[in-house]
Amino acid sequence: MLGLGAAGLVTAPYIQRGVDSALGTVAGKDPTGLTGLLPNGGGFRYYSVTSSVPRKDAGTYRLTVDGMVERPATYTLGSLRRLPQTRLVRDVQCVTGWRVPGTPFEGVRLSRLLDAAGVRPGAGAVRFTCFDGAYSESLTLDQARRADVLVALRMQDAPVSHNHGGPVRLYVAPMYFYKSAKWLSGITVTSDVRRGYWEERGYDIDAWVGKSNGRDDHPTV
Ligand SMILES: Nc1nc2c(c(=O)[nH]1)N[C@H]1C(S)=C(S)[C@@H](COP(=O)(O)O)O[C@H]1N2
Ligand SMILES: [Mo]
Repeated sequence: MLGLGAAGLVTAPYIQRGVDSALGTVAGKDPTGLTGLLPNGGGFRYYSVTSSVPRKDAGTYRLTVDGMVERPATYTLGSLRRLPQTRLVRDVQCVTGWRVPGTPFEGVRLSRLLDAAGVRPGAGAVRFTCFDGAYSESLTLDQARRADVLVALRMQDAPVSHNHGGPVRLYVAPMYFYKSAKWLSGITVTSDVRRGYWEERGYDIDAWVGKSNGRDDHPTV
């Protein structure tokens, strides 16, 4: 749908086994040929706008918090794990129509990291960057401070896997899944919202499920 940036979406051939024919897919691709299905992914599809993404682990992963803050910080996976964790169970909804009900995510509230950094007056938004080197997202500061926005270390009650954006991805529960940036590496406090990768290509900046991207209800697909 929307016909957005088709050339930019790349499949990962090695995860294209385990085709779910119930979803009408052929050879692990959706009808537009853009995505791969994750085996045992419980309905999740693999999305990446780059053909390969470096792997990071507890030794190499870093998350920086900078921009309009009093105390810029760099977190390791260990330091994130030592902070209080919040677990949420919500439906995941991709704007292209697929949906995975009741998926647990667990991690550190983004608001906690923002409070620790000390957001400076005049700031109005938060920008997210990824170690795939290409994807980005943004939220307004009010959205970013919601209790249902996590810097997620766990998904489906296991560490976030590489293909799902591990070791750390963003999880924005009330919005379409494109807001949940995978392979999260940077959180930058800014004055204004900047368009993310898909928003440059037509998606709504405010991505409330059911109330954006031309929808006034939950899609049932
Ligand atoms: N870095 C990065 N994050 C991303 C994307 C991406 O291509 N790159 N795709 C987004 C979209 S459109 C969706 S639906 C979900 C897919 O997450 P999954 O691969 O874990 O199913 O990740 C979101 N976050
Ligand atoms: Mo998506």
